[in-house]
Amino acid sequence: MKKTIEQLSIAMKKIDLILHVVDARSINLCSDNWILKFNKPILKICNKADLCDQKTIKLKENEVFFNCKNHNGRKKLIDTINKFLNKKRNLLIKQGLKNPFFYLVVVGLPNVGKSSLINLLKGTKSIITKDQPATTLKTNIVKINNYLFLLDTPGVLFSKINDCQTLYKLALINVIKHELLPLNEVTEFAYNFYLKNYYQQLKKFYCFNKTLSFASFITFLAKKRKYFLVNNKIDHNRTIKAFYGDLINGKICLVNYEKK
Ligand SMILES: Nc1nc2c(ncn2[C@@H]2O[C@H](COP(=O)(O)OP(=O)(O)O)[C@@H](O)[C@H]2O)c(=O)[nH]1
Ligand SMILES: [Mg+2]
Repeated sequence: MKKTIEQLSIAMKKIDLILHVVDARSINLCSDNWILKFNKPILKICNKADLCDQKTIKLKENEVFFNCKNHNGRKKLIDTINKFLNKKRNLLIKQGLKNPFFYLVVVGLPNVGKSSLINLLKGTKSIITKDQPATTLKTNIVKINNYLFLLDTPGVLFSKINDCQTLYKLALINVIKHELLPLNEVTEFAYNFYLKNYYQQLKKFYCFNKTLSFASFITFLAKKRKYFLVNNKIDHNRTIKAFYGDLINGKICLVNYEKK
């Protein structure tokens, strides 16, 4: 954490725009007020929008949905950044600067897609420039085009966890490794969340026709998928893992974990 703060603080002196990557399935839990202290413009990239229930979310002015897996992603992202920087760029040109250019940094929690975004921006033809000595940054700077430069290393932020629900939700979007938590609890939380918010989709995906308790649902799923142990008892662990897999891979439906 200390190292990240040091690195980011050095980098920020040079930065014109922070690309704050968050998981679109839980925008607020992934957001971090800590980066506001740098007093830099922030464009919030609500990534993994392909897994998210977008219609239940009202984005703020500086937030955009994004999907790194989109084939046209690079162009779309550069257009979005341009649009965001346009006002500042025009102002600088008006003030007499011929070719204003901007330094970007990508920050965010683990696994939200920072590296994917950096790779996308870098594309295949980007030029890596050596870092100028004065910045003492342990990272390369990549030229994206004539006026956008990107720090090659993302700033990894840390999640603030105040309660179990936050913990479970962060596990369900893969920010926290599920091995660190009792998967039984995470999946039970998710099951109840879907019962409340995505009941029809849950019922349709697993083909059940009456509301089941979590325990009955796991038994039902084990039988349906024939997850048995040698003694013919149901394989509880395997079933829980399979359900967790369906959840994190967006198999059941598009989801917004901040839906009230
Ligand atoms: N479905 C989906 N998966 C994504 C997207 N962006 C990244 N990923 C996946 O999320 C995982 C973590 O991405 P990565 O870029 O390594 O995240 P980082 O830890 O923030 O650098 C990888 O398996 C990516 O393939 C996206 O827009 N949609
Ligand atoms: Mg990474």
